[in-house]
Formats: sequence, C-alpha cells, structure tokens
Amino acid sequence: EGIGVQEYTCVKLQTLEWSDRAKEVLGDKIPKDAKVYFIPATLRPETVYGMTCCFVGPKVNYGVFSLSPEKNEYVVATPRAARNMAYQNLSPGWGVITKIAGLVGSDLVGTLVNAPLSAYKDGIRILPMESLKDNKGTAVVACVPSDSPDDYATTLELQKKPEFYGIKKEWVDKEIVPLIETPKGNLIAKTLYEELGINSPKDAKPLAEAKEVAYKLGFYQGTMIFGDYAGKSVQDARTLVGKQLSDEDLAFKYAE
Ligand code: A2H
Repeated sequence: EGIGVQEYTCVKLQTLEWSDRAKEVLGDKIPKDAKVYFIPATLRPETVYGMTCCFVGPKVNYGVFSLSPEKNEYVVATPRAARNMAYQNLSPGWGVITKIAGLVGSDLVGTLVNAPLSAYKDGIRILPMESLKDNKGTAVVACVPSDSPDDYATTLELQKKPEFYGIKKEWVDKEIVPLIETPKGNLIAKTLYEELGINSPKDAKPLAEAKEVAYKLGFYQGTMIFGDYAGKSVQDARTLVGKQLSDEDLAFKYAE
C-alpha cells in the first residue's frame, strides 16, 4: 500500500434476498425493516451501468455493521473497513462500531442485491472472487466485465465451472454491454485479456498489466457510449454519476 489516500465511491447495493446459508447464519440478527447494503468500493463510479454481479472473497471474514441507526441501515464489510468508516461519519458515532453479525464470504454467495443504474432491474448476485484482497476497500467489488480485466477474468472462470464454485450458471451468464469507447475499442477488458494471452484469474502478472492499460485508456481517453452521460468523457461522467448516486443516497465516499 502506498502512502497516498485513495478515495473510493461505495455504491449501496441493497440486499433483496439472502442466500440460504446467510439466512441460517443470520437467524433473527437483522432488525425488522432494516436495509442491509453490500458496498463495493470503486474508483470508477461511471461504470455502475455495466455491473453484472458483485464479488466477495469466499474465504474473507465479513460483518454486518450499523451504518445509520436513524435510517435503520446496515452494511456488509470487513471489520477493517468498518473501523475506517467509523472515523468518516459512516457509523452510529465517531469511532463507534456496531457489529450485529459475522459471516464468511462463501456464506454470502447467491445473495440477490439491487444494482442501481444497471441493466438488471431484478437485481444481481453476490459471487465469489478468489483473487479479491481482504485488505483493500470494503473487500466487496462491483463486477464490471466490460472495463475491468480482473472482473472479466473471474466472470469467464465462473462461467466455465459454475458447479465447482457452487453457483447457478444463470447468475454469471450476463450479456457484457459496451459502456466506454477507448482507443482500443469498446470492450477493453476482453480485448486486453485476449491480447495478453490471459487464461485465468490466477495470471496475476499479465492481469496487472491489463488493469493498468485498461485504466489509462478508459479513464483518460474514454468516452461514455451508454447511460445518462453518453457522449461525455469518462472523467466528466465519473463526477456526474458520482454526484447523481450520492444525491439519490445510493453511494457515499470512503477513503483509506
Ligand atoms: B474498480 P486500487 Cl470498471 N480486491 O471498480 C481486489 N480488487 C478490489 C478490491 C479488493 N479488495 N477493492 C476494490 N477493488 C477493485 C470498477 C473498476 C475498477 C473498473 C475498472 C478498473 C478498476 C469495477 N470493478 O480498478 O488498488 C475495484 O475495481 C482498476 C484500478 O485501490 C476498484 O475500482 O487502485 C479498484 O480495484 C481499486 O484499486
């Protein structure tokens, strides 16, 4: 980790239906009428249109933490993220952490969540990403396979072996819609995955390169071709989508 501060946008994906395993573990721990959000931390809020699912680390420990008692809102995050949030006015009080339940990522797989601005109005699934780091952001990642090579790699892997990962094929078989036109076409993640001869999410080195190239081309030279800000530069859209999501109380800033 560097010495700089990274500012993420956490998008609020409201839980619509818990997985069977999560239901068992949670029992009656979630208060009545509570809203529980998965909060993927993203550097690219303008890509929310292309969310096809949401990733957790299957072996990572998560908790359900109070975000706002007034609004009866809770978040799923790592204890580490909850601690950071408690000093950013994202908890019941300064430095106050209220954990109401603990789960491991694999318990959460299959949970259905709402995906604001995405094409999937009936929601998207929580799916496993083995390469996800437990010490970055909230350890929850919005899967945008059009623009993130890591997300594309895990999507292909899950599509190849759904039974092995304990998921239904239809949860991961989603159309990948082009969001951003770049100097290397409009499905930059797929293009780089193929160009660099990547075969799996375990190909860490070429994936790191793909991630860097995709980020540079998409962020600095990309133009939106989908959604409310089609025609605008990615940098402008990033600000506009970020603002729209916060105004609608569908996202908040989180730094670490
Ligand atoms: B980004 P940085 Cl479309 N483990 O969001 C692994 N990856 C994580 C993570 C974790 N615990 N927490 C966040 N991330 C991902 C969107 C996106 C992202 C696109 C393109 C590039 C991209 C959709 N996924 O990131 O190390 C999240 O994926 C490329 C840099 O803090 C987050 O933004 O620089 C990004 O990594 C944060 O990475």
